[in-house]
Amino acid sequence: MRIGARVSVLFIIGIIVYSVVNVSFIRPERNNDSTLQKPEEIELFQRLKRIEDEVHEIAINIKNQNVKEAVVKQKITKKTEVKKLYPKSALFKTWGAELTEEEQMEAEKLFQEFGYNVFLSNRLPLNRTIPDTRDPRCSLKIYPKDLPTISVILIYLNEALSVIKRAVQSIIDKTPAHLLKEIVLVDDNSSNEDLKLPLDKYIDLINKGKPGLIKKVRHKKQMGLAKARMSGWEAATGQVVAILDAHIEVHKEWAEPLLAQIKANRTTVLSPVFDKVLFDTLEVIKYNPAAHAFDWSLWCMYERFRPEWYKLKDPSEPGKSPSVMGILVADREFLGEIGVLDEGMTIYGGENVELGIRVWLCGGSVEVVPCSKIAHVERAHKPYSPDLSKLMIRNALRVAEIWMDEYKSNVNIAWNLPLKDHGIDIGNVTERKQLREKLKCKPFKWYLENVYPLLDRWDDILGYGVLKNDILKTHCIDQGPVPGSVPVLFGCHYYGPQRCYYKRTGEIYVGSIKSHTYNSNRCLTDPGSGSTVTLYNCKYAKEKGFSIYWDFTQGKEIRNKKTNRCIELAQGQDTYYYLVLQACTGQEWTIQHAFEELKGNFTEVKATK
Ligand SMILES: [Mn+2]
Repeated sequence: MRIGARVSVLFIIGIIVYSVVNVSFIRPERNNDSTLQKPEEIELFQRLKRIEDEVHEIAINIKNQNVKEAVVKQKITKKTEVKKLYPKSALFKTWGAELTEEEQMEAEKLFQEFGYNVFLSNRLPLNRTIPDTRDPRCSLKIYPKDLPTISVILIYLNEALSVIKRAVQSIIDKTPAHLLKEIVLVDDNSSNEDLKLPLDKYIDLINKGKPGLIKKVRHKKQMGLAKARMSGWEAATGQVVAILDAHIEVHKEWAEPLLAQIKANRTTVLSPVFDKVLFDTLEVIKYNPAAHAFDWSLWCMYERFRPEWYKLKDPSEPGKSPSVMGILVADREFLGEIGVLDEGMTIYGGENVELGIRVWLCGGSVEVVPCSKIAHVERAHKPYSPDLSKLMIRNALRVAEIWMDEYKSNVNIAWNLPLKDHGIDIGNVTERKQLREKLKCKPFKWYLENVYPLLDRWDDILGYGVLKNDILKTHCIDQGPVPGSVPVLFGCHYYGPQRCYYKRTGEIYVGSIKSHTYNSNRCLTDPGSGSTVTLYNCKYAKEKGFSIYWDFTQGKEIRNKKTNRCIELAQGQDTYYYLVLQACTGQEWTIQHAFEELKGNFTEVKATK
């Protein structure tokens, strides 16, 4: 403002003076003729020169000022249309449009490291409000006053500090102080520096106000989820333990319904209902209660409750569940009596299924409690290992060996592993088998019949894996283009679409077998005419009376029981081989893995389950 006023005054003066002396002012210089200059002209000239210099200086200042303003202006406009540095990153799909480039870089780096939005977490209040997602009936329930005390155990590996702090804060805020015995933090050897001194300082701060409230246990090397939970249980002193992940926030009144349930029956092992916290926006998404279960590869999944629960018509009531997903709440001593967790389970996967099976078979039960809710951050990627399935297989085989009796081969079938000599070390199982005997646990068959009847028992499977014809061993039967109604011959790759299953009943499933009775497999079918082999939903084909039953023994022909035709290979005019149905010429087939019975060895018939 000041500069602007000064310059306009000087500018006007300058222009007037300039126009008055124009001729004498320019020309002497040009002509370089000093004789033309009178003394008064020289004086005027010098004054003009001073004014001109001042105007020039002010003009430069103004120019700089304009440049500065322009830069600021540009920055502001740039912020609204900032360049997206990570257009493919899951983090920026719906979030972060207003971030500067530097902020994007920081957010993406943290996201890659942790699998959720740490940049945002670091900026949200630790005691942020989350929506009450419970059934309205929950807030009307009245719980007994004298409930058991609870120790909350938080397990983590390289978790973001702000996420752990928020978990701790929510537990302190939302658990009645007289019931909260302690919070045990179990660090499975994180490398993250934040979780060393900075976390300890935070713990000291809280413990100053509430002595002994927070305990920290740190593994000297990474020992896996099961061992971490075990360490937490060992450190806990409350009557009830809640073993949780550290990327959670508990909801209002989360503890009371769990403690009331355990007070009523100390042998129930419980799970709260998780809400999902989106990994990018950290918004809480309501999940409805469901049972926790698994398939035969022991991947966990949600499952419907038993029919009795739906008859109650009250979604606030606890429901029986085959398993837990990983978060569990139990009477501390009861959990000890039944062997806490199998420490022989490494790193990740299956340990929750093992617990579910053991609790049910050894005198307890598992329930999901809808009025207890926990918001749980769904990670975009897990920090444990790039290939979780390798770890899963090992742990699944271990669970099968200890608990599944005559059904243990179902885990081999699910992972397409040989029945014997799969070469995978499952560790020492002697102790756990002794525990099973000591506790006089029920047979696995009881579990299938009474706890999880929706799990298909796969009783009659005699062979599984890829199916090859002897005349072209590089090729396998394949379910063909999705949805797959015409199977084809295709170069063997051994993945799901080429997995076949031969049943004692004569059905041949093509494509990964389904673990649950409510799902249907696809059956090789002879349509009766033409030479094309077809695939039909087995349940539908059975209803319609299609020809889905085949005679087969290992290394022999595959002949339809009804039409008497065989599945064979025939060379087309292009010299390629095709899968056809035709009068049997004695072509021989081999399935990758066969039980003795399928090998024609009837002295060792697969036990009828
Ligand atoms: Mn988790």
